[in-house]
Amino acid sequence: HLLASKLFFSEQFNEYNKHFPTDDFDTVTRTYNFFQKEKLKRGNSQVIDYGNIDYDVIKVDASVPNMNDYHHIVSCNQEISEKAENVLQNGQICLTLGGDHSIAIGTVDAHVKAKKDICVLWIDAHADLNTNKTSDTGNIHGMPMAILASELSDYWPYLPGMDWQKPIISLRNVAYIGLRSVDPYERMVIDKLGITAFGMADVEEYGINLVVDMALKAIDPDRSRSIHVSFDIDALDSLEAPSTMTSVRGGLTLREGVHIMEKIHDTGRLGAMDLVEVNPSLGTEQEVKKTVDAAIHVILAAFGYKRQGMRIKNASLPLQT
Ligand code: HAR
Ligand code: MN
Ligand code: MN
Ligand code: MN
Repeated sequence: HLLASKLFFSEQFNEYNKHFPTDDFDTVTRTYNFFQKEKLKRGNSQVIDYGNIDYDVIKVDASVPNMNDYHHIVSCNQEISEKAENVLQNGQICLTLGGDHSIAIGTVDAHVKAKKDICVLWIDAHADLNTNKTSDTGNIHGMPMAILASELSDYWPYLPGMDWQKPIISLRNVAYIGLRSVDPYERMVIDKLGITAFGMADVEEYGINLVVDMALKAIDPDRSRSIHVSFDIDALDSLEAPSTMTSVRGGLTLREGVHIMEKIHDTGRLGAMDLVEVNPSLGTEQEVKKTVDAAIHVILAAFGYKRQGMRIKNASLPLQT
């Protein structure tokens, strides 16, 4: 069932937080190009690169307190939402490469608009559940889940320029894996609403295989929903993925990350995936390579690449000539 899968690439936010300065991003783009051509093709995936997200910064007078780079993020996400919805409406799997995790505002919005009944697997060291009132940093990458959550809509002020976006998903349909840096108010929300959340202690206690099963059972009990995976590279341990801004030790191994995505692929219901917070401007060249390489392995697993070797359809061993 890989035949119809197509990917959607976006890079964004060069300007506002230097996550992807243009020069450095070339390295990443070239690497991603390599993986799609050499690896995914062998898996019969058809890959379409929809290019970068291009956006004009909206002109609204109002700014919102404690939301850094608000206008950029609002404008970029509106563009992402429209583009990603198109990709999904065409029956393609939408892969979005970031950049800042706030791009998930647009991609989840698009996924709900296109498929309605979706669930979200948020793989991250962080819960990204702050509002502008609870955030210590004002960084919107710590807020996307709270912006998307229907249960938290009363806790936001009016967000100018965001009228296209509604608090669009219930936190009952969201599960976390990899948490190990959760702020007090985020912990409170998780506990009060009973959000399915597997931290690193749970990964140790149950093992990654069971954790994925339990997460999917909670958010997709009938095995019917389109699955959205929002994969923050900082879910992986700092040793596995050093080139990211808020890396936290004690995280997932790359093998655990790959295992999660192999299982998600095997459901046949991956609808959209974000791979975010890869930041080639941080760390040595070797660290950047290591981080990008980790991201590639995670993505390949999501799109059906098998560590035990790819199966060739209807193949027999070529005869001697
Ligand atoms: N919780 C902190 C904040 O709100 C840290 C957010 C971490 N950054 C991310 N998100 N990469 O996953 O600022
Ligand atoms: Mn970020
Ligand atoms: Mn994170
Ligand atoms: Mn995140």
